[in-house]
Amino acid sequence: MDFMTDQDVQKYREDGYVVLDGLLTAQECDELRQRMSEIVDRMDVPEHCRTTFSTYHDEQLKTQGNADYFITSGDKIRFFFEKGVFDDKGEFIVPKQRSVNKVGHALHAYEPLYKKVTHSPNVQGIAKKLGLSTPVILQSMYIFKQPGIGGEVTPHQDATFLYTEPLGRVMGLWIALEDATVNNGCLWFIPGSQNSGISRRMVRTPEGTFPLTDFIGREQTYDEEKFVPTPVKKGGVVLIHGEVVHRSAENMSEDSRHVYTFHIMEAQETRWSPDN
Ligand code: AKG
Repeated sequence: MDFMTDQDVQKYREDGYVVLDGLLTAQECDELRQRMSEIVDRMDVPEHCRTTFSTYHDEQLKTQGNADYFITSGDKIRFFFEKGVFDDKGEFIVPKQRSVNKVGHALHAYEPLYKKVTHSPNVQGIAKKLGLSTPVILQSMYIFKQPGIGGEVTPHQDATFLYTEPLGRVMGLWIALEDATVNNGCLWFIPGSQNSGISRRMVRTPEGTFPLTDFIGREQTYDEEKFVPTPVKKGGVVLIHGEVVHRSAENMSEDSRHVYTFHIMEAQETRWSPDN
């Protein structure tokens, strides 16, 4: 039997997202977490995180360093931190393992365990069931949502950052490596919001200018009451349509909420924007 049923497909098409339980076993989740813990143990703290803010010039360098580190991370494994985890000398003021917001964006290419999950028969089955003929992996991330400090992710549509022509070609797979609950910052969605296009699009600015990116359009203000919380059990996956509006709250609880997430694009008759 297919891992994804016809009802799941229908729910995904209607709401723009669907939760599928049991993509990974508890043991597979623990192995991915264990591997990430080793990666973080050995990470090099990026230079711009060590820069002090003693002058305006330093501050500018830090901001530019940050932006450049982010925008060139598509084919690398890089580390992005929560706010306030370094002192003014760039030393950690919280335990290293609790400092990272996310790691991205090419775990699927370089880390065998992550590669295996990304290309697993169940994931291939999902792509097939949804009718993708030439699926390609765009990027991958490990998101920690650290206990007590994991920041909120404001309402957005993934196609703002992963823009294609036509739209409707990108899907996120968001795999809970531990239970994601309303308390520790699960995702919230506006069902059906994938049907109204995108409200803003991120673009690269001309080479040699700063900032490196800008937005065309603006994120709308959404009615808070329209968001539906979407808890997921450890090992479950949420399929996220590229245009569905979603967000996650701060994690004020004592439990972390680790996830592995990646994006798939249908490449056939699709133009991937060079501005992404
Ligand atoms: C995304 O990857 O598009 C998300 O919105 C992730 C948010 C989260 O994991 O809290």
